[in-house]
Amino acid sequence: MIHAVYPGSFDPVTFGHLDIIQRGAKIFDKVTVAVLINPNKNPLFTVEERVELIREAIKGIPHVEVDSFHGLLIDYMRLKQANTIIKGLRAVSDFEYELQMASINRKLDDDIETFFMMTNNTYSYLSSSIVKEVARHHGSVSDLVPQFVEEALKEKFNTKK
Ligand code: COD
Repeated sequence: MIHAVYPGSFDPVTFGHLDIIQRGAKIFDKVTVAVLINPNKNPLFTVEERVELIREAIKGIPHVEVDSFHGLLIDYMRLKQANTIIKGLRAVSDFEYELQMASINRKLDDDIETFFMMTNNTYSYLSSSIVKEVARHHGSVSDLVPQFVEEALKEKFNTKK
């Protein structure tokens, strides 16, 4: 059985992430979307909120679950007995960073493989940061994220005003 983990910050989940999740679910027996708990970052959404938004977004996609983790991804992979890391690639800049990550992860455990998926062209420019930037200035993000994420963004930025 191939159990793949799709790790990320997902602050918040976008259609770019969802496209990778949907395509990954067709390839792997099980996909765990794993939200990193990173005390060094100052995310817009709490880990619980990010997990909840993903849970809503993956409803109806078979054999996909959501979880959170802290520390090294490789330790989490071992804990979950997962053998493949899914990463999405948008541009050359992603490649350089992801090559470094894949190399260190392979060094830490060479039984765990990193599987790269090219972005869907429709979402090649899309990132959580761009979504937050547009939403912060009250632009429409309805083509970029599910409706409930757009509403959660509105709530955040209205209460932060
Ligand atoms: N199209 C395709 N893929 C996309 C798109 C898009 N539009 N948007 C994002 N993605 C991909 C990203 O390339 C990434 O693979 C994934 O989706 C998640 O993206 P983000 O931005 O939510 O998450 P990141 O990049 O901040 O996540 C970084 C990790 C949490 C994966 C990384 O920091 C990590 O593994 N940390 C754990 C500590 C560790 O083990 N480090 C390695 C050893 S030092």
